Amino acid sequence: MSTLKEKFKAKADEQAARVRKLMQEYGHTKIGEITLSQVYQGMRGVIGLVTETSLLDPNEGIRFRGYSIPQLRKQLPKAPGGHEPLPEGLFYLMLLGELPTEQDVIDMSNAWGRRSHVPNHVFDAIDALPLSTHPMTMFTIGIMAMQTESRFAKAYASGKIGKADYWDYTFEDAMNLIARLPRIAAYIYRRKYKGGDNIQPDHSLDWAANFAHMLGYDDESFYELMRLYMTIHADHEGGNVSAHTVHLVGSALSDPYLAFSAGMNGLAGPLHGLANQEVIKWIKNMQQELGGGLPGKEQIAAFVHKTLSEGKVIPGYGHAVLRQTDPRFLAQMDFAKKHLPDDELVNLVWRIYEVVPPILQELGKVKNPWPNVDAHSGALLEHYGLVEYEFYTVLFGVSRSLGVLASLCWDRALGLPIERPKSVTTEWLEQFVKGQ
Ligand code: NMX
Ligand code: MLT
Repeated sequence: MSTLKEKFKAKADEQAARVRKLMQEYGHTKIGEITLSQVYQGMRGVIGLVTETSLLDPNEGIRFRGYSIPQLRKQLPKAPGGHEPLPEGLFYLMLLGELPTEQDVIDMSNAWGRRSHVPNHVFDAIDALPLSTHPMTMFTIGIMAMQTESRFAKAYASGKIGKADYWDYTFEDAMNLIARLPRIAAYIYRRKYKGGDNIQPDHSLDWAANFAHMLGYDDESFYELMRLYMTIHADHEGGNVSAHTVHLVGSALSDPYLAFSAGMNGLAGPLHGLANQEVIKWIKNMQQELGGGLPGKEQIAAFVHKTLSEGKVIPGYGHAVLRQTDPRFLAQMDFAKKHLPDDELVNLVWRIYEVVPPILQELGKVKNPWPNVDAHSGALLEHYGLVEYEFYTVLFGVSRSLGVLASLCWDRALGLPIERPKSVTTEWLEQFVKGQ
């Protein structure tokens, strides 16, 4: 029976041959056009990347290797007695392009358990930071400190490996990083918010449940939330800031630790992953201003208008590519209806969902007035007592490792080159349009 790595290599060889054939036969075929506006507007809609792990449809949302979130919630293996998918299975699917068996998922869990040791100097590096440091800064510094462990960097520096070997060392680093991130993240949480009272891992638990355990939340329903959370945040095709950054930095053959940490710095921006903390902060401000509890729709609308009039965005709403309610929002709503339908904050999130889209639509400029993944996640975490909202983006980051590191394995297996698109000046564009 072949190992995960051998299976990946076999799939990668097949795919590399497929790509070579496609390039040979259709290398000159045009697949799109670019307008001048797109160059200034974040390259929206420009196809410029290949990411094998997932694909986004503006209306249907994300599909991981062709499977939608509702399909994965049904079809991926679950923990005994559980109903949410195990993220180990999603990683297997993204890496290999096929659904795992129950045994594949157990094997993945065990492999990550074996690889999960974090060296002490990583904790020392985090401990050197003042407690006031944002958890995302602690997280990226922890990842950077762990770069000493990169197999890729060591092998490259030895001069003994060539291009055909890069995928192997990238795979090793990716597996080790994924295995270790929950420990680093939990360490940060316990240090910053629980007086440094750390909780040792329990490797009899699956990856997400063990993460919940190390954070200090040992409750089957929170384990289920973490399994769902780690699954739905894992990947969102290749152009989002975190995924694109990991791909870009990795293309310089910076090792997976360097590349992933760079991606996490992108996730830490308020228009990307940090929006999950911004949502809860914004809702708390609303409650404070409106006297607490569950405000009425008119009160919410007035607060939304006030936020907009201050020149701010409504966090958790809008998207660069999606044009409908994010299925990741809906998956969380479904979870909440099952596990915590009467929670006040969750009901406020649902009421905001009724109020915000028509207001954003009225502005006439917002391309997507619907909620994204970040509009819901904080309220679920709050329900279980994880109220320290500055930590929320770290949870997103641990999950995002699954998609971006599976993709990094593919990048090296397909031998993708250094990324280097062309840039021009405004003067160049002015000259270009004059010549039309
Ligand atoms: N509230 C207010 N205005 C908005 C919003 C919003 N939620 N979303 C877009 N707009 C504005 C946007 O600022 C821009 O205004 P202007 O022309 O004055 O600069 C205009 O609408 C057009 O923007 P779009 O083309 O609709 O959006 P874009 O693709 O540029 O940006 C986001 C996408 C996600 C950055 C934007 O919708 C936003 O800032 N949302 C709030 C932050 C957020 O929830 N981010 C999380 C995204 C998901 N994730 O986890 O990464
Ligand atoms: C993501 O999950 O990365 C966000 O929804 C942002 C994006 O896809 O652009």
